Amino acid sequence: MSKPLEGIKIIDFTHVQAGPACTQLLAWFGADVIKVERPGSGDVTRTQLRDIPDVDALYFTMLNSNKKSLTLDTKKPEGKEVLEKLIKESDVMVENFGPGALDRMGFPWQYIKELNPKMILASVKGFSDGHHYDDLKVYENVAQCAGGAASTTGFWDGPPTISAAALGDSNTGMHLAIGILTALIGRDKTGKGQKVAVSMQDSVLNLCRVKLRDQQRLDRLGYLEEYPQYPHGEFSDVVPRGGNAGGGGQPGWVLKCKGWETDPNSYIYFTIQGHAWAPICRAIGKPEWIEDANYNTATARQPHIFDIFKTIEEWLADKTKFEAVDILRKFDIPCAPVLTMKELANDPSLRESGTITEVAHKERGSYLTVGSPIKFSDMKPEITASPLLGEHTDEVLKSLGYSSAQIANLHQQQAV
Ligand code: CAO
Repeated sequence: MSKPLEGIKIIDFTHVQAGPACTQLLAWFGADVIKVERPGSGDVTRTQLRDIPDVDALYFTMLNSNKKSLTLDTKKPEGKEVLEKLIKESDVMVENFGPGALDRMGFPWQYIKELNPKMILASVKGFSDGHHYDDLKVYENVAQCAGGAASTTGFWDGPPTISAAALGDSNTGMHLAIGILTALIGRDKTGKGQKVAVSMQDSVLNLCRVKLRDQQRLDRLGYLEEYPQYPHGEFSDVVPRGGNAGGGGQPGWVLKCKGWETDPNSYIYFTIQGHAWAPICRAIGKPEWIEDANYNTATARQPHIFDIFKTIEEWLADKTKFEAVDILRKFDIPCAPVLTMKELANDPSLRESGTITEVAHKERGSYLTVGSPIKFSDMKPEITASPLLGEHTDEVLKSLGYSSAQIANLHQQQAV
């Protein structure tokens, strides 16, 4: 099956998570992604958090599938020469080094553009160019704090909290992938490449836009009616942490189910969607609440929303999270069990759709990874193993016109 990005050649000068997540996605969809790595060590995630000695860590394998690996010391003249050749015949170069690293290496955007005016250079940095923090190196949690996620996540009586979801890393990579595809379409029209830059702070903030909405509402009104602080608590002049509150137009909360005393994930998320009030009352055995003036509008319910959740928890006390959802779905109530990684890994629907997929790897045997969350009617991305360090060095050099003798010579010069 031909894939839409076949024929697009990408120099993958990325490491850790933000950049690799972007190029992995493009590789799934058919791009020829060549990961350029330092000889001897490669991407630091190859060795971070290893579960099997001397074998590429899952951190690496789960972010670098469907790619090739070329080892090259791009600080040495002969490595620079190979990189220049690659730039001349590639469409995209993606990098997420620390600020200024590419310039220090001798490859500023001006030079890349001279080598190949059709090149798209895609960069991830912690902060955008010209930002007063643009000299900072940034990892996931730093970005979550700088982008507004941490100050608005967690409980009001606890500290700012980090999400387990990679809002700073993979999310930024996804933004960059959209930027690259847009620049590729733009290039079809203009014949010219361009630089695409995405900062981790901006990408986190983009996902926190509803909190900026709330800041402006708070500035105007002095309260936010969908937060647990309303109406009994107090608001300061900044958006507070709302615990597990719904955050949109529908109140919601994480509710205990049967077995919560021993199972920390025996919970469901329950949403009180306004127009579903009557079905909710019927589902939880409180039909008298349907017409009760204390309950029959969102405004009437809000002052005792936690008493309502308590009543629902009493109803949930003899039901597992799965049993509860099976009942509530019949009443069209938006809800879901709180699922663990183990439950997700074994979920037959996720296996069937390819969202959880098993990949065969030369050295570690098979491992699970998250496949494409994007589904196409005419293409099912096949997830293949991540490359071993330097696995495709000779193949790539040959394709650039190097003879076997020149390749052997290069290996010698590049040896660490
Ligand atoms: N050959 C020779 N040198 C190479 C090379 C190669 N193939 N690949 C990389 N290098 C060099 C770079 O030139 C750079 O050297 P200098 O610092 O001497 O110029 C160095 O290796 C990499 O530097 P770095 O700053 O990128 O690496 P770090 O481990 O100190 O920092 C990180 C890591 C992630 C904090 C930093 O890269 C960064 O802030 N990146 C931008 C934001 C980002 O993407 N963060 C998310 C990472 S995922 O959590």
